Amino acid sequence: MEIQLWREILMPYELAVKELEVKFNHIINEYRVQKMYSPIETVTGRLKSISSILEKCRKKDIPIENITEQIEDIAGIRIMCQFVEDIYRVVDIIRNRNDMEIYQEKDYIANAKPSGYRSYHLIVKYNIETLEGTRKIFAEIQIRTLAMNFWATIEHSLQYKYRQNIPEHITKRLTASAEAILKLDEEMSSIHDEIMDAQSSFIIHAAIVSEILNNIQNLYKVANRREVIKIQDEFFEIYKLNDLEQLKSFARQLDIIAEGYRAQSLR
Ligand code: 0O2
Repeated sequence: MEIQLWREILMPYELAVKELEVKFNHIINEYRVQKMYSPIETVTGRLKSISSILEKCRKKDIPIENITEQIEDIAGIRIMCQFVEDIYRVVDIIRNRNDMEIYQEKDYIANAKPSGYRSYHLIVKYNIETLEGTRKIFAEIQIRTLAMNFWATIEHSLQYKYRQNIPEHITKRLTASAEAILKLDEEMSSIHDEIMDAQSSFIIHAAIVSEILNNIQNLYKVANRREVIKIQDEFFEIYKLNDLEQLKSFARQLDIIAEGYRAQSLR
């Protein structure tokens, strides 16, 4: 095929890669602006090279004239996440979008490949506007953690170097490192859960303290001053203990007292 013809074939895919990169980076920015954690860490895109397309045609016996129907990863997007849970959040984000339609899904995280490869693959149908009108093309989106990406990048370059004939001793070490990557991701997820727990108990703690202080402030307006000072001292003692359960129980008792004085609704 003439180079000019290849250019024409690849142009919409090149545009799709650019557009999808912009769109996924925009998601990161939306989270950033809302001061929220983004499940997407980074996004990269690539257009499959002509030699890789030809190689795939040869391997899979695909006639050149069928490449746009049968090769689904001419446009490729890779999304990197910090944690495994984020991958599934990203899949949901994509599922809920109107500008791309999921055509195929492969969960190589739940079912890792025999090589140890882990990643979530989506083939989406994506509309591209061209001079000839709208064209629906395929794009592949690979979603993986930073750790999975590290392993896949090294393994891919070894595959390339050894042309599918990776020596047995290296394959064994790659399998072992895939297991280490799996453990690393699990460990990171458990640290993540702990951080989330710590964050939510900090928020609960802050809300209870503010509720207690509000009640004490209101009691000053309606109750016996000496009694309120006693309650306040008691609160300081409990606060020093840094025990959420004791704080909760104190807040409940104070609620009852404040209710007795109808002090809760005071501003
Ligand atoms: P490249 O150079 O990354 O584009 P198919 O897509 O039909 O060829 P398959 O196995 O049906 O092959 O699809 P699958 O499993 O979704 O794999 C598609 C892509 O996933 C591959 O593209 C790789 O990028 C990646 N991949 C799949 N398995 C492995 C693996 O064991 N190791 C690594 N490092 N990457 C993998 P290409 O076209 O093979 O290569």
